[in-house]
Amino acid sequence: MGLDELHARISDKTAQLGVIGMGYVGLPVACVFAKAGLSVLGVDIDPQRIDKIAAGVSPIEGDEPGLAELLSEVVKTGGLRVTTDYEEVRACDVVTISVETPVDADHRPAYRALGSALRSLGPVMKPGVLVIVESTLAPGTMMSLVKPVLEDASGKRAGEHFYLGHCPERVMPGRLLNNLRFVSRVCGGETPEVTAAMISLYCHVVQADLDPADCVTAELVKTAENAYRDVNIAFANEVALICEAVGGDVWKVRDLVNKSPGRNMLLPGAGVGGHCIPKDPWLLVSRAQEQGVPIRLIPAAREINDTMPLHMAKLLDQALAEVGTAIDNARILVMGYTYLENSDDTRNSPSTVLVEALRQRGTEVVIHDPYVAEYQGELVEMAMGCDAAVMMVAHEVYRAVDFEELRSALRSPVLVDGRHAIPSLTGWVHRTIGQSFTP
Ligand code: SAJ
Repeated sequence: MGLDELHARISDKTAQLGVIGMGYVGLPVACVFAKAGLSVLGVDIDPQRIDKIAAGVSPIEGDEPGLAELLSEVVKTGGLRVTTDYEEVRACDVVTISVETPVDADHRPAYRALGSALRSLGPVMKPGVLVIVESTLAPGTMMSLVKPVLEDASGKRAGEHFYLGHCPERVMPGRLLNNLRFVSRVCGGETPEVTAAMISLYCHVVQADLDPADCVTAELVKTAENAYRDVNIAFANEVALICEAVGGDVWKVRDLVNKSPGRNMLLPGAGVGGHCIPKDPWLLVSRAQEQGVPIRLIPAAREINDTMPLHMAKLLDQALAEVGTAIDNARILVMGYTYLENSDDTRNSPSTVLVEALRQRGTEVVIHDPYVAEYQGELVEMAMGCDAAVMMVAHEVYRAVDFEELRSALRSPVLVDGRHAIPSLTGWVHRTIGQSFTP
């Protein structure tokens, strides 16, 4: 099928869509396109996940408004079918790929999942198929990896027998459907004609700008927008360290800085976690670094943010010293183990860094998190016998804690607040990140 015919079938929704990867990106994508009237085939290698979806049950934990109901509806109507069998992808005219694209311990892109998906897709690609990668990619990946692997696995040539595009996802946990529908997307086609076909596809579900671009621009935009956020968080964290050293209060400083036109200082805190921000900056810089370009700011920001959990251990050490307790044989209550408030997602959580650092010093750690099954419990009970509490995640429920009860449970009234989530307390040794410590 030629691109013009494919474009027409996309426009009139007779094109069949395959979505590879039924995770927190692919599953909502499959649901919204099915809801829009396309016939959608969801593909995943995890049979349990596929069975759950086929039963109309969402495998995604956490609060995702509207997703469970939408999934149940489109499975019931038959708009969405799911399978583990790539053979069924032969019928698809368009295929999106949403699999994880992490970095390894050396901060280099780790494309195992992407490579596996491409090698499985290649042999079953329908002639004239449009393949769109939605996973976040290091600039240059579409042309240096996706294209050659697909051509090799299919024996077909891109631009002639199939078409390639990159439309990076912009979903956020807790707002998956909202973002899919109302956040603009960059449509990076290998050619302008492919870009036009991509825009015709996404306009069925996206009620925001669909910005035409080429592949490398789309790769650069997504990784740069997250590196931008990481660098700005690092700036806030470094100002916090300065305030602690010179007798300032970063939270007041931030409020007043942001009254200056064109300023938007982000929030300092106990660290930067999640599935995007810690790794996308490394994707952005990877190719340039390989070519010897001196990239300094973005790696430095990563290093600042990665050390914030260790700074929390330092604040704890100082606070415990005020009550004559050595951190090495103390018992510490860590409040919050997820990477983000009011979420159950623990990926790359700063708390794991703090807990590991404390345990390496022989410190006993008790972890509480209302969103993580193994760490749920009655907070005050878990505080019994602890020498101090450390707030790592500003879960809403923590604002309702009875601090007098908590204080009576602790061996000493020591609290270190990594998110400025707790108002000032009297009678406590209360240390907040970014505030100078006046014992
Ligand atoms: N964080 C700070 N200070 C801040 C903001 C965040 O320390 O001012 C920390 C958070 O505690 C968390 C980490 O950074 O540990 C990441 O938080 P995030 O608010 O950036 O949330 P994410 O990781 O879900 O980021 C996603 C990104 N979306 C995509 O990649 C598609 C990001 O681009 C969005 O800006 C972000 O959601 C958002 O705004 O919610």
